[in-house]
Amino acid sequence: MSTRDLRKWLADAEEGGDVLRVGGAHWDVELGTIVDIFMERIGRPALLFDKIVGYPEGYRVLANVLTSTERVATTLGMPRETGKMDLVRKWKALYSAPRLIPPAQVSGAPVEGNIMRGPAVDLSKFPAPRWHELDGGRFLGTGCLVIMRDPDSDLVNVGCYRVQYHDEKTAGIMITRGRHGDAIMRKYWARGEACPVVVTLGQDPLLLMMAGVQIPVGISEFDFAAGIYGQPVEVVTGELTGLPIPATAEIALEGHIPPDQVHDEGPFGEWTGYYASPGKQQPIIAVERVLHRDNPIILGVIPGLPPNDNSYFVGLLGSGAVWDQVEKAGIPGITGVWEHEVGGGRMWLTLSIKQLFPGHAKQAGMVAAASGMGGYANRVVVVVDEDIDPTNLEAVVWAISTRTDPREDLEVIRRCWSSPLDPMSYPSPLHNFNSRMIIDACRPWERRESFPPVAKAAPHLRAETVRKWPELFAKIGLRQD
Ligand SMILES: Cc1cc2nc3c(=O)[nH]c(=O)nc-3n(C[C@H](O)[C@H](O)[C@H](O)COP(=O)(O)O)c2cc1C
Ligand SMILES: [Mn+2]
Repeated sequence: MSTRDLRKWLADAEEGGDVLRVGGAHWDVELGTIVDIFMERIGRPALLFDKIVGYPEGYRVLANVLTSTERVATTLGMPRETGKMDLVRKWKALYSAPRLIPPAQVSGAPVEGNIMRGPAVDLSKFPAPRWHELDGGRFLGTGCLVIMRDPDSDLVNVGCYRVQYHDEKTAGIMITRGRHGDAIMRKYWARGEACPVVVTLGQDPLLLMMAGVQIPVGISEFDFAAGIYGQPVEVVTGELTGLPIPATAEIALEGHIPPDQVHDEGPFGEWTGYYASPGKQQPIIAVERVLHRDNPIILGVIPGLPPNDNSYFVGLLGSGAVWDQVEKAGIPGITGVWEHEVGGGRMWLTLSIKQLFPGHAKQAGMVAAASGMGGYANRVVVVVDEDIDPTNLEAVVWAISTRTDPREDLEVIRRCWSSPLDPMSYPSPLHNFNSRMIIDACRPWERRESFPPVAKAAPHLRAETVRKWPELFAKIGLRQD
C-alpha cells in the first residue's frame, strides 16, 4: 500500500458505497446528533458534512469513519472482507514485529497551500462541532494528531489527544497523565520552556489509528505507520517548531504549550458512554501558525455511548496487542482475543483457549487482566473454550450461562489499574482504582471429555448444507464459503 491522504481514503470509501454526504447541518449539536444516530450500530457508512451552517462550502467535517470492520481493514491496507479475528491476528503480527521507516522530507506540500501567521491566525475559520449537548465546548481535534519531539531522545511522538476551540488563537489540550505526550510536555516545562507542538486536524485515518493506540515504547508512530504503508510518511518541517508535519494533512496548527497557563476544558462525552471526569482546567496551545489545504476537511472521530468511532478500532487492535502480551508472558493455547465494543473496547475482554492443563483457563484470564494492554480500565475478563467465537457476545454469554460454576469459576481482584473515566472509580476516594472479575467459562477441566455435547449442527455439516441449498440460505444472507 502506498501512503494515502484523507482525500484518497474518502475517494476509495465512496467508491465502495461507504460514505454519505450531508449538506446544511449545524455545527452546534445537530451534526453531532446525526453522527450519534449513525454510531448506534457498527457497519454504517461514514458521513461527510459540507455547507455547515455559518461556514463556506468546502469546509467539511468527515465523521463515523472507523465504525466498520471493513473500513478498519481497508485503512490498514488489508482486504475489505478480512474477518474480525483475522484482523486481530494480523495486527498482533504487526505489533510484535514492527517494520520501521523514517519520514521523508518534501517541499511544496498541499498543507502549505494556505498559511496564517501571528496576528492573522484565526481558528474560528474552521467548523469545529459541539458534538453532544453536555460537551463543554467545540472540539477542533478528535481524530487529530498531536506531534511533539522528546527533548532527550529526539524521538517524534504522535498521540491523539482531544483539542478544544477556546478562541481565535487558543486551543485547549487534554492529555491524560502518563501518556508519552504528557511526559514530553512536562520535560519542556521542567526546563522552564513551553512545549513545541503541531496538531493536525485531518489526515489519513491510518495515522490517526497509530496515534490513538498503544504501540511499543520508543517507536515513533510515523515510522510505525510507514512500515504498514511500505513507504515513508512525507513531511514538511514546521517553521516555528522544527516538527515534522504530514505533507498532505488537511489542517496543521503550530504552536506551544506554555508551562503556566490553563483554561476550562471539557467536559466531553467519553468512550465509556459517560461524562465521568469532572470538567477542569487543562493546558492550552498558543497557536502561532496555521497551515491548511484548500477546502480543508476536519476528521471527527468521536467517543460516546458504545459502539463509538473512538473505541471500536482501539478494541480491535488492542485485542491483537493483548494476545501478543499474554503469549509473551508464556501462556500457550490462545485461539482468540476480543475486546468487546460494549465495554468501549477495554472494559470487557474475552479470550478463547484450547485447554492444555488444569488451571490453564484461570491463568490465561489472570495474565490478560494484568497485562499492559488488557489491564487498563478492564472490568470483566472471560475465558472460553475454542469452540466459542470470542467476537460473538451471545455465544460468550451462553458459555458463561452454561459452563460456569460461580463458586469455582469467578475471581474478583481488588485495587486494579482503572481510569479516571471509569464511572465506578469516580468520584469515590478509590478514584483510579477498580476491582475486576475473571470468569472461567470453559468446560471444567476434569469433565472436558464427558461434558454434555452441544445441540447444534457440526461445522462441516453446516457448511455442506449451506453449499447444497444456496438459494435458500441466500434469503437469510448466508453464502457458501
Ligand atoms: C479518537 C481518540 C481520542 C483520544 N483522546 C484522548 C485524549 O483526549 N486524551 C488522552 O490522553 N488520550 C486520548 N486518547 C488515547 C491516546 O491517543 C492513546 O492512549 C495513545 O496511545 C496515546 O499515545 P502516546 O502513547 O504516544 O501518548 C484518544 C484515543 C483516540 C483513538
Ligand atoms: Mn507514543
